[in-house]
Amino acid sequence: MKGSRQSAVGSSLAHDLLGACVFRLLPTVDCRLPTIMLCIMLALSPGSFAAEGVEREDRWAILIVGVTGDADLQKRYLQEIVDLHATLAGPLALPKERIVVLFDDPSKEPDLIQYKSTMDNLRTAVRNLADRVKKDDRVFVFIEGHGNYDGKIYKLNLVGPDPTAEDLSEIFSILPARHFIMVNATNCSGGSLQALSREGRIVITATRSGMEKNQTHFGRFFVEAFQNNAADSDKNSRISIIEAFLFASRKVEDYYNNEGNLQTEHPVLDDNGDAQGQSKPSPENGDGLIARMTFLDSGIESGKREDLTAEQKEMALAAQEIEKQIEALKYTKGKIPEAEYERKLEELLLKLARINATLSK
Ligand SMILES: [Ca+2]
Ligand SMILES: [Ca+2]
Repeated sequence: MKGSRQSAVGSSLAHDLLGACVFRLLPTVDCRLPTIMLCIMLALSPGSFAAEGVEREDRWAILIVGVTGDADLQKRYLQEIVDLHATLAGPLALPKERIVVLFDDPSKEPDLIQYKSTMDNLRTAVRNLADRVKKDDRVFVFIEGHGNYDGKIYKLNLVGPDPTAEDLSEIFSILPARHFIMVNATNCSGGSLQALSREGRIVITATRSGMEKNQTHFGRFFVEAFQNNAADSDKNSRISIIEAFLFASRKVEDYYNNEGNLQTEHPVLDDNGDAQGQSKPSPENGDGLIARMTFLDSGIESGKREDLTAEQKEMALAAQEIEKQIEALKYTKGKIPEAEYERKLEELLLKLARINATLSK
């Protein structure tokens, strides 16, 4: 991770505790502005570690693979879930006891799979989390396998009765978490968007509608996005949800091109709660803002949290908030007058630099 940071700036200033936010800003900051340059220098000063941050909220993951259908597909989906689990529990530092896995044949990987993927078990699994998940927590739901759509209703193929998208929405509604990232990677998954979309929630589907019925490939590319920081386009050593989505979408396109086949799945993302998914989320269509600011990682490198005092933790959190405001401001670039954009960016960078300067004392 450090290697990519260092190459991003190509400078010995890349200190262990360097604020990752600065790397996120570098490509878009107008370096002609002296004050902004000053801010960057301050924020780059050794000892700054705002973006390493600390976790105010807990993270949870629910990984669901429905009926796999045949032995080859079962093997493929199993590998996908094993890889995703390894990434979550490994580099993304999500405690194993907060990862729930449902699969059609738990005997294939008994150490990893807690439940056979039936609707009853899904209800039970979610109910078991309900008392532990808190309001400020982040819940990641990943659904793989097969879906179907009859023109009106999406259903996920589980062992036994198949839940509709409304059933899924209802099942997850008992979790009080405000931050949800739901990835439905099945065929026809676009048909589930209407029911799953909600304000503040990121919903990604492998297909843009319920009518794309062919087997999908989006899921494995989404998992790949987090492996070895593959999707880290801004080189800040973290994968935002938008980076993972765009990476996987590109991979899907390449896959069909290489196969010489017509692309039969068009992934979309909705994070403004209007149930309209976008293949290219942007300020113009209103999607992508939350996905830019959301990560599956904790925002802290392992071993750093213990080094922070309570006051430093609060300051680090404040710095993370400012980083979010900077991301939100960058999202509005081109929509507000340039002078206003630069003034606001300067203000935020100064605030961030002040916090970093205090933290590094
Ligand atoms: Ca990144
Ligand atoms: Ca939308």
